[in-house]
Amino acid sequence: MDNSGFIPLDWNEVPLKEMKERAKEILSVAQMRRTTRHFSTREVPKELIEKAILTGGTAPNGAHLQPWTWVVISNQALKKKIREAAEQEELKTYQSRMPEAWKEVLDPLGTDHFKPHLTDAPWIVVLFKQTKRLRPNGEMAPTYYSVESCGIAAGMFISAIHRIGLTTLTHTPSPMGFLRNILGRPRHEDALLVLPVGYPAEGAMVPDIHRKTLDEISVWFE
Ligand code: IYR
Repeated sequence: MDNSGFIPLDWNEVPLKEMKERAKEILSVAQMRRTTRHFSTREVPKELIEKAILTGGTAPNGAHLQPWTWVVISNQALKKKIREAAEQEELKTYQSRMPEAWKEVLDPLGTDHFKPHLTDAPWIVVLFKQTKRLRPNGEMAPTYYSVESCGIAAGMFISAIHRIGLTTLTHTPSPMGFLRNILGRPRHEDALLVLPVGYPAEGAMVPDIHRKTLDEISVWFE
């Protein structure tokens, strides 16, 4: 194999005992993560959002094209515009586009078309997936596995926000075309997730849900 363009892997072995401690610790941190719909308007320093986005940007991704654009909004007028447009679409979705089978699983989670978190949270991060890239020869060409890549990046961003000590909600207004227009993104970028970020409100509530056990979520062949 031609090694030009390669560098040695920077790797520090972790003793097994410490790995076990770290495994427990990361699980207990993750178990504390909950999605609340109640956000405080309290300010959050920009540098925390920057670090979380850079963490998302370390995600493994198709052909290392890093097919994501993170659009970050703190401007109150723009947040209001996004909220109004999202609520308009969501009203139609909840009223007529959503089949009964979908409503029945959302009901216990208390979601509806009302999206106050989009104006309460100090930051909104909108993750766009890039479906095409510009080749050095000036032509447009596809990106690869951009949904998977952005899904992983979003997961890492969400974990970072949680670990930093803030909260975020994965909002999926549908259809999402309005975000491209409002935020002036090109046609080859599709909005994937809207992620308000902030502190939870005083007295924030979450649904009383339970996570599946290891047996329920995994199958092993040893
Ligand atoms: N997109 C809507 C509806 C919604 C759908 C699912 I699946 C959820 O887990 C939560 C909400 C919304 O964002 O409200």
